[in-house]
Amino acid sequence: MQNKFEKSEQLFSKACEFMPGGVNSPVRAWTHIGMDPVIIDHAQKSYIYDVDGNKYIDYISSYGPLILGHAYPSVVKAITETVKNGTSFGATSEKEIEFCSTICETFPSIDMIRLVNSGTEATMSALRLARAYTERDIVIKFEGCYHGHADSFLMKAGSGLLTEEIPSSLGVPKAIAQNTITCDFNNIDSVKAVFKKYPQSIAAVIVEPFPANMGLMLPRTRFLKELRKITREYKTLLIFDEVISGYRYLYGGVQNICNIEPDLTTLGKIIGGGLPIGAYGGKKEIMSLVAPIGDMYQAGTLSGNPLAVSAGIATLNELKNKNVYENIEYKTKVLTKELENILSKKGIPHDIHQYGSVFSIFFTDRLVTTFKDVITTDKIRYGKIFRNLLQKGIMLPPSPYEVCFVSFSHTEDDIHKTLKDYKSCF
Ligand code: KE4
Repeated sequence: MQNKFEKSEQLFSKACEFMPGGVNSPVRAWTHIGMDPVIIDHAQKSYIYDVDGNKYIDYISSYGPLILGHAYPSVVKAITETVKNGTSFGATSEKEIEFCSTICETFPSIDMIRLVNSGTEATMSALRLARAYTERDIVIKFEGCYHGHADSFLMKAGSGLLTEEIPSSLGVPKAIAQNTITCDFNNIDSVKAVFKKYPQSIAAVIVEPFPANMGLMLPRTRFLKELRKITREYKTLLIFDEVISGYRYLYGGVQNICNIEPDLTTLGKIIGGGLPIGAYGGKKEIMSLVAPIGDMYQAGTLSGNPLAVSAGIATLNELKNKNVYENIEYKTKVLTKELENILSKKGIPHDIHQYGSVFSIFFTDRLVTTFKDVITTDKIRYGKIFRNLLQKGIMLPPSPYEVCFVSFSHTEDDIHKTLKDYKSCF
């Protein structure tokens, strides 16, 4: 029986009266997916339910924070108990100290950390700090990587800009834009050429070490090590944007996998357990520039608020003490291996990227190793499969440039249902 979307249609039309595009973040508008978005009523475990009572196995996972699943009991308990004792103090709480100490213990590259309220705040602040520390202005980013919506990052970015086909945002002053230079991910020569041209002017190179905003893109061997080498050579700070990858693949970050120490790390999503959070951190020598001990100013009314911190502590405790990573990687490997067989048997050209609990399916007849490969993939086919699977109760991300996440709450039955529905969605 076809899912009905009447109530969603009514509510979405009302939403469009009061919110640009009816959403509070562009990618949720399902612009190029061939249908209007459903309106969500609630979510539990691996399931999300719309206002028409349709149930979906959820692979969006709020774009990354919900590694344990929706409304995970220990996270709900932590939030429920904390809220009774106040939501924000405008002063440091013991929980913040415990939380920041836990994160510093996880990352050898982080001596000190500052909590903020979003990944955007984290990357924006990390860049300001890099500019303060190096007294330089230029930042290098990579085409297809997304670091939030701060002015300096809105050139050739991934995620929603790619989905909405906005190469660079309106409203960014030329004076800002000219200090951002975009290179090709996995192409160290494109980086070397910029350093050759501006040897003394580059404050930072910011990179998602495992990009997940142009679909999942894995670095060629040595690319990240070459980045570390050239930034050291030119005394430029290397910023690893681990807002998605922080605690995603292991109890740590990609830096722990590749054994590379960036100068600054940004975090978000998982560390907030589904509540608003971000963080940036690094060695004391750099972090000592951050006000009030230094003159690089950054502040935030709700930074480190007890609710987000308690949800983060509960999440990290589960990740540290359970076999979460083994569990979610196993389920993801079973799913993607069988999807590979289904697509091959159907003769549908594709390239599947998977690492840990994250995967992307690119519809293309070439191997996807660069951003240019990503933008040639078949978006029409992606939209068709999205709509057909939605009818069957499977919710993929509403863009081929967002990645799919498998959570600790996804069951083997969820995986089997997904495969059964995938087989019949062409
Ligand atoms: P937020 O400001 O959205 O909390 O984080 C910005 C950010 C920074 N760095 C990376 C690597 C990110 O992926 C993000 C945000 N991710 C997107 C989805 N890929 C957020 C989803 C949205 O914009 O609605």
